[in-house]
Amino acid sequence: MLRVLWLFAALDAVLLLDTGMLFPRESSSRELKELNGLWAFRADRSPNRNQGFESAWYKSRLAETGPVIDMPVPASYNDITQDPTLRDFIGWVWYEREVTVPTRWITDDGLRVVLRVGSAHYYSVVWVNGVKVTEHEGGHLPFEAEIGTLLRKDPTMPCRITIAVNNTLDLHTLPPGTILYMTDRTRYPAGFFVQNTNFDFFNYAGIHRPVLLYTTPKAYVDDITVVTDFLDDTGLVRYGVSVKGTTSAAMKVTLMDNGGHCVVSSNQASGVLKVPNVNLWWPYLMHENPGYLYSLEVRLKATDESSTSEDVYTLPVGIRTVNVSSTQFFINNKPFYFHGVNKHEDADIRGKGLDWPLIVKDFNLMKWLGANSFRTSHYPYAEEILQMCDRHGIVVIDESPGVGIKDIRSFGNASLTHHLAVMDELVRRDKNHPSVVMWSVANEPAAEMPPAENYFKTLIKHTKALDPTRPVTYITDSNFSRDKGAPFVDVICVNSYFSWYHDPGHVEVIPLQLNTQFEDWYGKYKKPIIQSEYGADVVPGLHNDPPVMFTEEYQKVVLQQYHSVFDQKRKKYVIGELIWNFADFMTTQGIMRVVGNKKGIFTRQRQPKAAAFILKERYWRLANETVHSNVVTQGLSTVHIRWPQTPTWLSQV
Ligand code: BDP
Repeated sequence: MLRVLWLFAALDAVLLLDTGMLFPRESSSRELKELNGLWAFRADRSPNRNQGFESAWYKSRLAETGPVIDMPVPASYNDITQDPTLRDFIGWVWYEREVTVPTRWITDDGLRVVLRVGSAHYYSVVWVNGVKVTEHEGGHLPFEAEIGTLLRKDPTMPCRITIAVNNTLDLHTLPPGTILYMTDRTRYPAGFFVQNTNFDFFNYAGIHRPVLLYTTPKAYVDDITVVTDFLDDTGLVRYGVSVKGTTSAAMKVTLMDNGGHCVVSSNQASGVLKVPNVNLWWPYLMHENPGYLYSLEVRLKATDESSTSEDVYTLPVGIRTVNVSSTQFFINNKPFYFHGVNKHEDADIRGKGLDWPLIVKDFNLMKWLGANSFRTSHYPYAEEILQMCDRHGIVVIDESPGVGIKDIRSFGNASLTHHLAVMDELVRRDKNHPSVVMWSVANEPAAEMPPAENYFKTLIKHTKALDPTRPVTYITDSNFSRDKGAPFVDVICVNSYFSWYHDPGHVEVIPLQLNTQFEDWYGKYKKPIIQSEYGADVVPGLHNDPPVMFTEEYQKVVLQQYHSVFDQKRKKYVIGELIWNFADFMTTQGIMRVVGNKKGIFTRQRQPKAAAFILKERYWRLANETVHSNVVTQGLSTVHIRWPQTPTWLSQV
């Protein structure tokens, strides 16, 4: 009973968000039209970057306003041409695409037609046939607008979609940045300015995720929230459906297993579904059948005087729990140790644009490596990636774009208000993913500054109120004794680069310094710790023995030194290790970077460096140990007893 009451409380909190942002899915009531491909594109190169607005480029075809080029969507625009001024462009760029909308969508005024942008970096304004339909701040989360009503006003018009996107970052954006105007005319030409940032990845821009149109009936399922638990072998799915466009509707909610068989159903808009003989959602390498997903089908029937309509939406649901003690992280009440990676959305040519071959390759590499988890450093990743995580059992620490908050002016009210709004959007989008087990609200902020205390107290409290079912953290690199936010987090996540940024070349100091780091943080806060970043740059193919910095041998030895300490501490309170980084990635140019950050254990083209094999051996060993320790020390249920020896599904590939 207590469990059920808790589920109710948790769900009500999540429902504080009143509009939904369900991932667009086809169903018997919803059609979908992808607008990926070539768009017309024009950068506004006027001195104040404002000509597009002054001359209202959205009012006519973009090609009529001046020269346009082909631009693929989704993709960053930066690396598509040979033009360095477009690669480094700061300001508004304009995209346009004319679409033929099925006549049916227009004539049937019982339909909503929604235009959705998966993400565009950083600020976007959207027009349809010259009429502004929405604008959105933030480069990594979706936004949408209903455009059916507009299209119906003049059914003879084509549907011309114009999207202006601005990548400028200022003190109150997330991530923050500053624009610096260089006024010394003896050194810089007139109008010269640069974008400064405090983060270590290229500020790729453009329309990064799919753009599409989809339909729903006028009365539609606006949002679904699920919170799950289990008692013995009964799963509990507390759900809530929010409906828009009608006040009287009948609902049928059906939970189906992965074979499509109905397990339990209800005709209430909210409630608790009991799932007998539950198949829990397990992480990769923790169970022979990881990533088990049920489907929650919601059927909404609305009737008005003249007609009846039905909306159908099906949400994948994984049943699992997450808990934290002062020394451990639990998934389904079993200790979970993060052995994984930090990633970036980054690749040759497409920059941060969603790319299916890359996504699938990365999942294959993570599974080859024996990684059970990753952190979405340093911003929310595409929903398509989280769906893969759900299906493959890859555990995710879901991070906001709060990276590089170093300037004291970025801790003020305007910044905090925006950061809270971003957390609202992030939790609304990702709350139902079983793979997401923790929220990270920021990376390496200047947590020693006095305003950080109030900032993080408010931010973390807010995030917990949005979602009491998941722990909240931020990633720190600051000194434990000066960190103002650590008292509020559930898990301490620490980045450190011993023998790299400190004591370069001295790998022998790693064990002592890392031991001190762990003891200090644990001693002060008594919370479990994840080593959320560690690593070393390697120019692939460079060799030297004895190892020197930037060689493959050096990266290997840095990792081995760290691992020796992880092995002592993971028996105590260290609950995870995430290598920096999964793959090499692009950064801004600077004397610290040789064509980008080279701390990948894979190259940017996803070929392994020597250290990848060290990590692979370790991760598979850890996976084997985890299962054995579950069997032996936890006295686990039937699932594990089936494997007195290393289960075959866990043996090394
Ligand atoms: C860490 C940052 C990460 C950088 C990394 C590095 O969190 O974004 O890329 O350092 O310098 O402090 O390689």
